[in-house]
Amino acid sequence: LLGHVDFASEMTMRVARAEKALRTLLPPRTSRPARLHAAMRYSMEAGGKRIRPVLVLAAAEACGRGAGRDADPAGAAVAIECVHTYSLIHDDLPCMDDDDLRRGRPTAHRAFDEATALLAGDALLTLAFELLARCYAARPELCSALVAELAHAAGSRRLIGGQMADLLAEGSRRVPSPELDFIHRNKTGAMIEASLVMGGLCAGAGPRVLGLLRRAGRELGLAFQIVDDVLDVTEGTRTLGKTAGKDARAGKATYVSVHGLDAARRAARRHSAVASAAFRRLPGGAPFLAELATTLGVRTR
Ligand code: GRG
Repeated sequence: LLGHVDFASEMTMRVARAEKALRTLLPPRTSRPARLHAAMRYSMEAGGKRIRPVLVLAAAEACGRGAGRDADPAGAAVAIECVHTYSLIHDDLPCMDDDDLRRGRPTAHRAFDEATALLAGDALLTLAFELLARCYAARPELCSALVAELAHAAGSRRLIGGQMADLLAEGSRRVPSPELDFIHRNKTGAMIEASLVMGGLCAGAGPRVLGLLRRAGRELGLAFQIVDDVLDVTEGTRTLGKTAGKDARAGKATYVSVHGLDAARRAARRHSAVASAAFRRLPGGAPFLAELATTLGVRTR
């Protein structure tokens, strides 16, 4: 595995690469209508951990066949961050979670207004597919595979379906465990899984490797959501950059409310260990991805 310093610097390097691509590929702040483009950039450039684009870049590298043969994964990385950011903007709207704080700043509808936030989210979702179409136009088969992967992951059976199920479960803290799994696997897991698979696709990975990436993504996604649930209880608003303790106040079903804090911590470690083991079976042992999975599992302290 990577040393602590190596891992941190590799992470920083990939985040920087994703952010550079993102600034290049988003419409300029001043293009008309400037208010809309300012709102899109406001949310996209607010920071965030950039886990999904980092996963795209890292999976492409792990599966890479070398310069010249692989497609540049940067377009896919930005596309997935666009979809993720749209989902956060819409999730924060008054008709959903009604939140004031995201990524350490006022939410989009607070900084602008509700209609602008709604449209900025719509525009980011649309932009994601425009980017895939434009960045991968020279590789039609890859392009359609990327579009299919992202569209499915963001669609009614996965991201949006998970969000719907989550809203329907609100107020019932005792949701059955399979229902909670459905919510987690889709609301959080789908985009994590798609990030890894899209990275693999850019690198021309075959079915076996794509299967490993998907499996690792499933486990990592579960670990990620469980950690998010734990931190909502154990951390403060300042550390999180979003309102802490919201799940409990909203009567939300979370891994913690259903299974308890200790079991949640154990489950996060278990799922991230399985993800890490799947990454280690990738060509070259994917040390960065393996370490990322392990680090995530212990983030709950
Ligand atoms: C509105 C279609 C639609 C979906 C909303 C993303 C989402 C689904 C809801 C946000 C609430 C939540 C806890 C979702 C689970 C996924 C998750 C942990 C999102 C936060 O992702 P991070 O931690 O955020 O990667 P940053 O800001 O770091 O990018």
